[in-house]
Amino acid sequence: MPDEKVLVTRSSMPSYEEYIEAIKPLWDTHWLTNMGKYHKDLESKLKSFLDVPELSLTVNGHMALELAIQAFNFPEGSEVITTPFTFISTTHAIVRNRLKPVFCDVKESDGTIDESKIEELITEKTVAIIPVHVYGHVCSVEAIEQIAYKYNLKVIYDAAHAFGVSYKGKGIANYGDAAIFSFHATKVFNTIEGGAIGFKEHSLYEKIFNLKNFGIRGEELVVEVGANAKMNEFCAIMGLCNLKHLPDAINDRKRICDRYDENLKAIKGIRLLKGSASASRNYAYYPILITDEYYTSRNEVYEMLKANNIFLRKYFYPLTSDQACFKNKYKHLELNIAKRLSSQILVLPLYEGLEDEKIDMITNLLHH
Ligand code: T4K
Repeated sequence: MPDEKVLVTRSSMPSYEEYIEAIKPLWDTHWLTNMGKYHKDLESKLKSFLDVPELSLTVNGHMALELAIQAFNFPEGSEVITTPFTFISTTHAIVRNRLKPVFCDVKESDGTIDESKIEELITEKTVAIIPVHVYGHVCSVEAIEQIAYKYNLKVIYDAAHAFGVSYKGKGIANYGDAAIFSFHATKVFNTIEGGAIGFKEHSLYEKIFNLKNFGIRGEELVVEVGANAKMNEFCAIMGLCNLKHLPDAINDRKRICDRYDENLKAIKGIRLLKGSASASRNYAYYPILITDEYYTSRNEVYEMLKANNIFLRKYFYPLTSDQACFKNKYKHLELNIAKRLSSQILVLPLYEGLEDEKIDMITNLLHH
């Protein structure tokens, strides 16, 4: 048993000295927020890193999604087709915009929305589709685009897990009308708390700028009702530092995933989800499914590892549609696959620096 707890993840951080050196200039300028120098610098570096025409930084991924939805001015009570196999933020962002989520089932292979089941959920009230690139697995973006075009719907991707992922050679935020990223402490790339909206249409930049800064356009001019969802300079600097180390961080995550792959391949009853071969991987999460062919249940595996000081997570159980605040409130067809994945899912520890011996300890326990 490891002496200290092994948690599902651990934030990547630059060295103490590097961060302290980087934030020093803030003591000269006293400029801490409101789209300062470092905010601008990170916005421009991420635009190029993520290969997307436009990008707006936000205080976190959740507000990125709320504002991305708000930017399209959908009529109150309109319907949005989405997936329940996600973090609660996705559904909250829809409901907090006074829209109705309509839950669609997901695909067995990768956990993303099942595009073949979207059309039957469309009504005259449908205005948008909000799919999730869950674990960094890319949704069927071409098929979704065709459906959106046919029914004149907007597509906003929750790409919270898909930082740095490209599909057919293009940054993931080039797909859909907008895509949001999370830079939370638990993500592949973090700014402590933070997020961004990526998109192609320049006019959206002004709109989102207003929504994230009270609609202020001058000392005496407020043009729109906006929230406060800006990233501050300490967070932007953390992002600039972490971005420098990102290639090393991703390489190290690849080492861990490769070792898990190798160690787990012979275990009967453990299934892995597989992302599209046309997409790059960011090694954000290592989800496994404990199927009926395994010798015991998902919950018992979770408890058994916990008793050994290893803390897995059930991302994402329960489905958001089954959470107390949403249960039986919104429309959906059968969610059989989402339910099954949710009842079988476990996410293994994955973070920069996770030692081989800990990986082996985890997989040995799974071998029983
Ligand atoms: N859409 C999707 C699909 C998302 O998954 C998320 C966030 C969002 C939207 C919204 O983005 P943000 O607004 O969060 O930027 C965590 C994260 O808080 C959340 O960002 C993430 N998804 C979700 C999947 O996981 P919890 O409640 O599981 O976090 P917590 O506090 O239990 O932390 C998990 C582990 O991470 C800890 O056991 C240790 C490690 N950790 C945690 C923190 C807070 C660190 O190493 N450092 C830290 O500072 O939600």
